[in-house]
Amino acid sequence: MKAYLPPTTCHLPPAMKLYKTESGAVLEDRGEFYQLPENDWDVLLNRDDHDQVLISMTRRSSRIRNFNPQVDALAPIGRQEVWAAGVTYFRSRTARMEESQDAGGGSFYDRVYSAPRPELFFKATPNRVVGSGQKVRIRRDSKWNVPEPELALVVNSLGQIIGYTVGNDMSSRDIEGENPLYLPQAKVYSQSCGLGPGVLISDQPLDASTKIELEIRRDEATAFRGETDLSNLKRSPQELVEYLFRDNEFPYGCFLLTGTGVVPPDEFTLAVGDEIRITIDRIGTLVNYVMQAE
Ligand code: DO4
Ligand code: MG
Repeated sequence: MKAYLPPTTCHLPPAMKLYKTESGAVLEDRGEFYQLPENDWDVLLNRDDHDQVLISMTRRSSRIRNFNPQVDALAPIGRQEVWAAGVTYFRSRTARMEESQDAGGGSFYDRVYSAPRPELFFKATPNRVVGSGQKVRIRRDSKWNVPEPELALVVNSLGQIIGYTVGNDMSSRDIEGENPLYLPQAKVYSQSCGLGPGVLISDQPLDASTKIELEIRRDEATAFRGETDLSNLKRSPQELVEYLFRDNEFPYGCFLLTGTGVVPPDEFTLAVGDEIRITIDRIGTLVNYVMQAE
């Protein structure tokens, strides 16, 4: 299959961000927001000339006042699939080994952490994704649930990283711990993935010191707080994308979550009404609320 559009590398100033809204795409450039004339999100994510086009588009665009990404932005996804990498941080390896001990799954996680081939799994179709300010779900048939705060790579149809967003890989720990073969059920269900609020457009690697923070708020207090940074990510984003694109085509590009380095203690589980706040330096804060399983 042919690539949807033939993108090449982009060279943008560091702070350009793209938001998807009800009325089209919005560009943030140095703290100002512009309504872009190009409304097709799949085309925008796959353009081959972000550096020229986004900048020239701002000249033809109307500036918007009072744009609030937390209120006005939709999940930054069109027709892309969402994939995820697992056990890319030591903390995730250890937590998974412990939760699956009784099922005899412990050594798989240890092995995949140091194997050349990473763990990559399918996470979500666009309809399973929610944006910032929206609700994520905990499964009715699960009693142990956590959010996973993850750097999400935005990858074009040629396998080039064109930007970054914040990802929430909602996970049912009791289901995946019961048997590693239940992983798809622990990971893929309605409203199981948060993305947003916007896409930081950059083809440059993020600094190793880039912090990923998770705060879970309950009854107006912090119920859990944790953080990591990209220096703890065992594999490079390029390596993960290279494996994902082996004999695999993504005509509209894709999102790839890069794994979690923050896992709450075993006695913690999400509750209905919790507010999940995931912040990544330079990219933004993804806020999700936990909804009642129906
Ligand atoms: O292997 C199970 C899932 C791992 C994962 O989602 C992560 O490490 O972030
Ligand atoms: Mg994960």
